[in-house]
Amino acid sequence: MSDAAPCMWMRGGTSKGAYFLAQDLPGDIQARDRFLLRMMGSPDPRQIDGMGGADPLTSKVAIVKKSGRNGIDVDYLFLQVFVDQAIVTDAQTCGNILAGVAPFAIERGLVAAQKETTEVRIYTENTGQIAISRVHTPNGVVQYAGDAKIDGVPGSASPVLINFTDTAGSSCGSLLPTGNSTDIIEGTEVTCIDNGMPVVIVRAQDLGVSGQESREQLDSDEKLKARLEAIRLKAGPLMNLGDVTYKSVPKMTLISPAMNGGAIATRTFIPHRCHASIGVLGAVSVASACLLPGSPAQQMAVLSEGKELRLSVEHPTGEMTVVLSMNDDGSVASASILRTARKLMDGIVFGD
Ligand code: NQM
Repeated sequence: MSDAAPCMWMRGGTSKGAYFLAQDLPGDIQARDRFLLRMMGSPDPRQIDGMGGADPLTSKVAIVKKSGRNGIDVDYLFLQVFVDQAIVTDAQTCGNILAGVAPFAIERGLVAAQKETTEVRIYTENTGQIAISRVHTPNGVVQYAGDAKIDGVPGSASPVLINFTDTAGSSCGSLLPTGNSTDIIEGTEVTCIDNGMPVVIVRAQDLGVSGQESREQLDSDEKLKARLEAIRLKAGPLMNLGDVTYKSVPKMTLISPAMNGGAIATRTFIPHRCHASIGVLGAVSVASACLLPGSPAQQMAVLSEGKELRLSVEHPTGEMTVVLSMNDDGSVASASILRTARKLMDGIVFGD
């Protein structure tokens, strides 16, 4: 089947995309990517001839299958479909789209729902990480309605609790792929970190902005974007990511002091448009950087103490709280995050 496929459209966290069973897409990667580009309407800044929402955050795909791995329920492959270029990449994962994976797996019968809450163990094929996702399933049915709220999504929905372990070095091989907590790239002090998502962290003020601007203001600042891209292209190889010209990683996060009682304020480029909020694993990486002695993030972060740290990462539409459990040596043992998800459409999507 290469021109039509069964598909569920879901909001996962603050993103939205297509969820497929692996068996419903072409096995050949080129044929699969052709189908996904046509389905989304890429390349086209408006994605007018497809399902994509003209935004990287709504041009995303999850491919899910029953796992053959010990202790794992399902395998999840994330694909980013570029909006205005004919690129489909598996170079990153996505913690927001991950929020829809457990509900989707239960809906499709890959995992049997329990009476009240169902725990789904998910292997992320992009990075080799394991996530444990808990969803409400009263009477064995996925519940989408509820009273959990996340910033960046109106209203409320049923909570999806996600816990990550072993996120350090997910794509770059180590938490600090350059070996340093601070580097100078293009004359600017940065932290290159990967605790689930490769991110380059830069002080907003070092690039001539406050870090409190709106997404629209930053997206229209071509000078800022050119400086960020110059840093990113140099950081890619240093982070073991190779040439990142056509990759969606590393992300670029501008930091500034928190304004609303949080730990730190952020504006994140993913990597060429400013995120409306912040990615889940992107936030885990930023929160982890706040603990690196002497790093730009640590110098401005407001931190609590203890073996479980709650870091509120401020972003353009509110905040995301990351809960970090710490090892005795001060390293991060696991990260937890609250998301919500909603089933939007279940049917057949066309890709030709
Ligand atoms: O960092 C956008 C999103 C993401 C990624 C991006 C994400 C994560 O918000 O885990 O969720 O950084 O491209 O969907």
